[in-house]
Amino acid sequence: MEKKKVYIAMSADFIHDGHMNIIDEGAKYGDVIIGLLTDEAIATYKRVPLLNYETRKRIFSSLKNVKEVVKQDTLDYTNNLRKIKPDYVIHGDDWQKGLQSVVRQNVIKVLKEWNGKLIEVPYTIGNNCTDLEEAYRTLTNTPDNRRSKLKKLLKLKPYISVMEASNGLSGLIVENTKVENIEEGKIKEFDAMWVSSLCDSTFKGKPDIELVDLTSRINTINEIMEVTTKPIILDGDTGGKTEHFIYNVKTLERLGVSAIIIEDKTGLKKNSLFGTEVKQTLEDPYVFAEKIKAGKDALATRDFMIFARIESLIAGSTVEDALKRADIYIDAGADGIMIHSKEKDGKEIKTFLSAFRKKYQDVPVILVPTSYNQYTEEELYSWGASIIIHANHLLRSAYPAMLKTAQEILKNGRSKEVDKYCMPIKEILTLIPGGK
Ligand code: SPV
Ligand code: MG
Repeated sequence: MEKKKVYIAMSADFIHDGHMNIIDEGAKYGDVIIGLLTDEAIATYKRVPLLNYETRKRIFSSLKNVKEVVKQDTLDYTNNLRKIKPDYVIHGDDWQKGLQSVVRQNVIKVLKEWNGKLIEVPYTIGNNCTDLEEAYRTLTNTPDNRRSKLKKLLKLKPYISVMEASNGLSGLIVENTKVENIEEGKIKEFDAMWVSSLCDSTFKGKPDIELVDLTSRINTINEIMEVTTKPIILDGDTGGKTEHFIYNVKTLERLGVSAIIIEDKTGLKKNSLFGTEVKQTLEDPYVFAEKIKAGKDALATRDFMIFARIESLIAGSTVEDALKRADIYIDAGADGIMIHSKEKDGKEIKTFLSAFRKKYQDVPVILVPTSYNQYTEEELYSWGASIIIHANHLLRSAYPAMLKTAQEILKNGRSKEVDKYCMPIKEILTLIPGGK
């Protein structure tokens, strides 16, 4: 008699006895086929897996209770189930609530087509798994791992969503904020952090004119790095003198920063969102290209990226000029470009991208849609964007809240009236674990 087929889907970036229990349980019912999630599928809901698909496949293929390992390239099982038509699907009983419940419903529905059965086994690993995940994050949070994450994400995801982080606390918000979309069966979170010159300077009460020096910027980066694991992109302003830039990129690379973006302006740098209200002097593109090239030559790894930020549209020049500059910077070895604009309709950006993508399909393009924020990330991706940076929104939302609280306390001569705007003391005391 032919043995029954048992399907078990797993991501298993690290393997613990919970996985083994499920596999051993499955083997009691028949031949175990592991639907191993691809790196891309894992990146859509978790993080970049440390062990790539091939490595994980080798590990699982060598287990005595595993008959076969097949690729599962979405969280949803449907395609694989229809192909394999297993008699049983085995899963821990921890997926009845929340995001995974949709995946579960689909499994039950599809299995009915051939009278397959879902078997749910008690989820044995309990809190331990959260501890393991925590331990895993801590142990793997080395500069090498962290630095390489951005490049890996660029390969695994259609586009990268980046949020401003300007200190440890906002870093934690970017690290931990998740939104579940139950209908689509997706968890959304930010992929990476942007250390903005505008926000880093403003938090220090200083203007955004390259006044806050690199030592201070590195302090901010270290503060964020100590409590987070996501990749960091640094706003490097103009990159300064080439002779300094070659040392600075090495420092950042050694720390575990993933990328720096430098802009092609010269003279006293002013924030781009002033546009032509202030003097914005574009650098000679060939001089700027030399800086990019010197920076790339100085690096020790292939993971650290240098992006060239094109300021043509900020300084009142044309899309043609921006495209010409893009060619020169890519020739010089830039890992990608950022095209900036303060126009509200986003038209120049769309025009730039449509011409750029005809020539370069794989070169990453970064957008900072502060002015044209009516477009969603999906829309900007459809124009050709690869990395989308929300550059200043945590600072901009925090400041009005703080100001209002300060004014109310002054007005009332006490703080009772602001209690309703404030987080309860009990919550703030325990917001950061380990303080009790
Ligand atoms: C920053 O965040 O500092 C930037 C982006 O450089 S922008 O403010 O739009 O120039
Ligand atoms: Mg800046």
